Amino acid sequence: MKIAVVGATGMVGEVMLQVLAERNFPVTELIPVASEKSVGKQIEYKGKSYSVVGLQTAVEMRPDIALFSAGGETSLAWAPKFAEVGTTVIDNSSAWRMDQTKKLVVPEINALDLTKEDKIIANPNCSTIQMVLALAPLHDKYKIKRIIVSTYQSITGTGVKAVEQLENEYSGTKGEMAYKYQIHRNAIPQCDVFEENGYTKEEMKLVRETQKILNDKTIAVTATAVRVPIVGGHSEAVNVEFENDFDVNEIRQILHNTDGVTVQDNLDTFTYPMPLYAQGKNDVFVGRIRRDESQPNTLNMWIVADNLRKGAATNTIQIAEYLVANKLV
Ligand code: 11C
Repeated sequence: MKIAVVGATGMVGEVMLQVLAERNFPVTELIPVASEKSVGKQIEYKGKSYSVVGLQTAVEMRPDIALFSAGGETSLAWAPKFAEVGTTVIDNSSAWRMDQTKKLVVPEINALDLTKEDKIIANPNCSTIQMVLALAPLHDKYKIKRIIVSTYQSITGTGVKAVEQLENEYSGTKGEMAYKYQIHRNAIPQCDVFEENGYTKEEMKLVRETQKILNDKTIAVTATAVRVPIVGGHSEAVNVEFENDFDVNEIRQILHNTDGVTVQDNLDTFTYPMPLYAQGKNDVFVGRIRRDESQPNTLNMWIVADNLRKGAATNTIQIAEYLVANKLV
C-alpha cells in the first residue's frame, strides 16, 4: 500500500507514523505530507529517512490511502482532490464528520458500513471515540435514553502549542499562549470555541457524533468539556440512563468482552483508569462502574484513553486496516 500521511509533522501525524510501524501496516511506499514550510524536512519511519512533500505533489503520487490530520480547512480543500485520483482518504479533522454522505467510523462499532465507494471516511473526535466504544455494546443490550458526560481533556488535544504553554508555565518561562488562561494548576471549562447555544464545539461534537455513530438520534446527550493540565489522555465521567434495567456485573462482563476496551475496576486494589497510565496505549480503559442510585436504570462510569492513539491515530489506522483486510482499497 502506498500510504500518505498528511500532517506528518504534527502531533497526531507523528503518532500515526508510530502506530503504522508498530502494527506493521503493509506500507510499500510512505509519503509524508505537510504544509509548504515543512517541505523537504526529513522524518524517520522504521529506521529510514523520508522527505516531506507538499499536498499537490502527494496527489500526483496517487497514494492508495491518505491519512489526514492537518486541520479542517486542509481536509475540505484537499481530501476531494485525493479522492478524485482514486485515493481513499481517512480524515481525522471535523470537516466531513457530519456530512450525510460520509461515514463516521469507529471500526469496532460500524466498520461493516464501509464500501469501496467511500473515498472520504471521517474519523470521529477523540472524546467521542472513547465514550462510544464503551457505550455501543451497552446501547445494544439496554438501549440508551440519555448520556451526561463531563470531560477532563489532555492539552495534547489542542496541539503542540498547548504542550509548550504548559512547559513554559512549569518552568516560569514567558511564551506564546495556546489558551486564554494559564493551564498549569488550572481547569478551563472551554474546549474549542463556543457555539450559539452556549456549548462549545467540543461539547456539541459529543452530542452529534454519538448519535451518528450509534445510529440513533433519540439518544439525548449533554456534555461539559474541560481542559486540564494533563498530557496522557482524556478522562470522562459518564452518566448513562438506559430504557432497561441492568446488572452491574453483567455490564462489567460485556465491557470485558468488548474489543478495544480494558476494564480496570477493582476497589480493593484501588484499580481504576488514569491518563498517566493510558498514555501510549491503544485501548479505552473503563472503571468506577457503579449504579447511579439517584434514579432507575442509570449507570456511572469513568472512561480514559490516550486521545492521540484510540482518539485519533489508532482509530484512523484501524479503519485503514479494515479497508485493506476487506479489499475495499
Ligand atoms: C481536543 N478533541 O481535545 C479535541 C482535539 O475535532 O478532531 C481534536 C479536535 C477534533 O481539544
